[in-house]
Amino acid sequence: MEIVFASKNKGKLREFQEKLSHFGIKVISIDQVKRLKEPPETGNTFLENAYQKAVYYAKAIGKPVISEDSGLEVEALGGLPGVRSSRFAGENATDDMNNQKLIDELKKRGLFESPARYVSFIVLAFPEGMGLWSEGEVKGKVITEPRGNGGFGYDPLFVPEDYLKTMAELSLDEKNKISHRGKAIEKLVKLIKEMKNW
Ligand code: ITT
Ligand code: NA
Repeated sequence: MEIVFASKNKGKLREFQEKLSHFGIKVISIDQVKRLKEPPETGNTFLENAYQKAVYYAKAIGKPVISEDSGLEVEALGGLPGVRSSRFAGENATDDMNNQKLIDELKKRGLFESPARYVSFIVLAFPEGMGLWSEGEVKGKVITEPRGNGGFGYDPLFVPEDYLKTMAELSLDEKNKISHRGKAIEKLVKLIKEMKNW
């Protein structure tokens, strides 16, 4: 089975490909199917954003499409950066800029760490209009001294619950076993398998 994944984020694509390979599902990037203008991300929730993106691309290419919206919620920052995770330090911010902004915001408050969680919402949309969705979360804490080169985004600053390593110090496979995205993908696979006529 092949699924089209709509995202500009190479880290996400890699994780979907690794995780879904365990289920015999091949993931192809939307860029390999068609070059399309990205829809603006206007939702107030992760689910809304994932839903809008998946529906837009499924209609545009006439095939089932998966999209994912995810982010980091930091307790000491009242849940920020949340849906703004990819642009915390500004519209075209790099991962390094967002990480620095997170460190600055914590230090400004006299903190070296804070409880936090990653959340992931996935939508699989069919061109005919119906769809499936799933979510996953991983609890942990954010720190102010980055460690590790794996993963992407805030991973060098995120330590999962019951771990000493940061998410960026785990292998791709290890991260996928415990991550918000890995869990959401597992739930989605269950839903796909329950679906008739796939
Ligand atoms: P697409 O919308 O094109 O998929 P994006 O990176 O803009 O790519 P989101 O809007 O869902 O995706 O933003 C997710 C951001 O949340 C991401 O850029 C990271 O900053 C953060 N994030 C999500 N999952 C993460 C993970 O597993 N590790 C580290 N950071 C993560
Ligand atoms: Na985005």
